[in-house]
Amino acid sequence: MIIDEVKVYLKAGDGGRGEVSMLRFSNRRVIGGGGDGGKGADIILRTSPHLYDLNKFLLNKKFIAEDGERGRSNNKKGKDAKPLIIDVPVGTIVKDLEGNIIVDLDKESQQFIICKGGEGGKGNFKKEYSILPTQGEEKEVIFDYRIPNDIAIVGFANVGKTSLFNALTGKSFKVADWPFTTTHCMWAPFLFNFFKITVLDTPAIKINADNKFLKHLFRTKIIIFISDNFSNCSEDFSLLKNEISKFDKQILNDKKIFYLLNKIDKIDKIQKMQKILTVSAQQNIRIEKLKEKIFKELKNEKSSCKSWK
Ligand SMILES: Nc1nc2c(ncn2[C@@H]2O[C@H](COP(=O)(O)OP(=O)(O)O)[C@@H](O)[C@H]2O)c(=O)[nH]1
Ligand SMILES: [Mg+2]
Repeated sequence: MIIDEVKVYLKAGDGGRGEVSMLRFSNRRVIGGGGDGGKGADIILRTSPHLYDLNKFLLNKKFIAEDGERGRSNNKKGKDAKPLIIDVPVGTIVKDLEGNIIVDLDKESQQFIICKGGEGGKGNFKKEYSILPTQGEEKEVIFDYRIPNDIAIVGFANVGKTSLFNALTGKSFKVADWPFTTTHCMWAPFLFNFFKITVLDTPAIKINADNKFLKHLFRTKIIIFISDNFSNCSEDFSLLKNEISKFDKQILNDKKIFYLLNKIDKIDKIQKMQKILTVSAQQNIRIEKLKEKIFKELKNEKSSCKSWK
């Protein structure tokens, strides 16, 4: 099960206090000698290619960074605190509690200062007064993970989404003859011509329901609409599109869509239909052809996208 949303509490370090002390000289001169306080630690979010969901935040939702060190006498500055780095999976959107996007961390090794540490206070060196430090920022934010993937398989219940996912990736996730066996998104890669292609299996789309998992289509390059409705698969496809548009009008804008009719092993003869690919996920019929088509499409896209190697 992929954990794709968590709320976390973040508190950057406060600045260290500036010291108040006196420096005495042999000629009886006395001046202020307190050193400045150190800077409080920032909290930095960093994307890691080794994380694939937000699971690690289930146990630890509270992050408090270190305060800066206090200044010392003889004008010694307190140490700055080291930043607290929190690794998140590539594809994490950070939002405030009202749902406004603060940052979209969609690139590898991307870093973002989410909470700034406080400035150290000023000691009274050569002065008669010191200045108080400032406090580190404090926030509650939502990490909203949207899985980056090449293909997403989308359809109504029992049409063979998971079977297709298994056929493409060589996995053996649960397939069953009753609706809503898949309750969460799952993803896995497969290799084709030495290219790694990632596939997302999704729960069934329900008409007029919340279909929250559709948020994972945001980062998908190809959406496969799958149906097992031999008499009118086009109707299924337009209903699916309609549900997705209801969830978000823009998701489909920049996506390549493949239309797939599954379970063709169940019938003797099939009419050739324009723009509709026919397969049997269970019997592995035309799966290699489908992989080839996917590969070609992604390769085309690759020429305009350097990150896809
Ligand atoms: N005959 C046939 N049955 C299939 C095919 N693909 C899936 N099924 C069956 O359809 C049912 C639902 O499959 P599943 O992959 O769980 O569908 P999902 O709910 O869309 O993920 C299972 O009983 C599968 O064995 C196929 O290509 N041919
Ligand atoms: Mg399924």
